[in-house]
Amino acid sequence: MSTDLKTLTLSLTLLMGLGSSCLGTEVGNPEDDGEVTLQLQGVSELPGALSLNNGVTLDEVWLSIRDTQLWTTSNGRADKCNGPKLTLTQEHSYAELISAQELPSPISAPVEATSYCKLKLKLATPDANEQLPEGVPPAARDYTIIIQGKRADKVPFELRVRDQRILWFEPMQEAGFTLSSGRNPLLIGLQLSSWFDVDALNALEPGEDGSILIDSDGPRSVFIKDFLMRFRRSAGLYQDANADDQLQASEHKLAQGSDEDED
Ligand SMILES: [Ca+2]
Repeated sequence: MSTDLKTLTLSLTLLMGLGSSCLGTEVGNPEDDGEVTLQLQGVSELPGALSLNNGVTLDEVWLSIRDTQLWTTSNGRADKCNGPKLTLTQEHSYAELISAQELPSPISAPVEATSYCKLKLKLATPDANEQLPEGVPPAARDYTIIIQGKRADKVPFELRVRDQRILWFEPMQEAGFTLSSGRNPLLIGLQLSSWFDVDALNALEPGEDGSILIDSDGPRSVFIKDFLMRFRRSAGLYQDANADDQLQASEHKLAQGSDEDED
């Protein structure tokens, strides 16, 4: 594992494929079905699952996502990314990046063997009538990203962010990336050590209980804005070439998380 990127056991396994949506221009029923698995992982350079090279320790990281879609290329070019799209899932998934949980369950669906030019994940809080799966923290009703950790000085902090934007992944190659008719295990790796401006984190004053709360409803909007930019840029879509549910340094990055804000 020494030459590998250390992967924190993240836990989202999304099996992506042709979904149930009828939105927009959808790809037709594939005859040569492939299958895509998409697992989200927190990635760090250091061995020792929770400790990052900047002294920060992460105990729990929850993400709430839905409306996962893939766009096919048209005329073999990813820059004109307006081909038919696949709706992979519209359901909510709650991913915990440290303890390898994905709730309520892995999602699976077939996928067409062709080339793709964009991946979309939408951060979203649940609708009022949606039940949270057992095990998901109640705060996920109001926030899409929930992080519990400690600074290098052991002061605990909690980040609760209500970002409901789309997380786009743009392809590394002009021609996009290809999924085959067999299994296509993919990983979304998030570089945890790039998430925080450590000087800014260390400068935050703990509250009376000795901990730090960074909340979308609170006054630390500058910190949150900087975190969200880092969070979005930290994400990459990778091919899990050896299908071991772990990201190795040798595995190809297919697409890069974007800070673009388009909807
Ligand atoms: Ca691997």
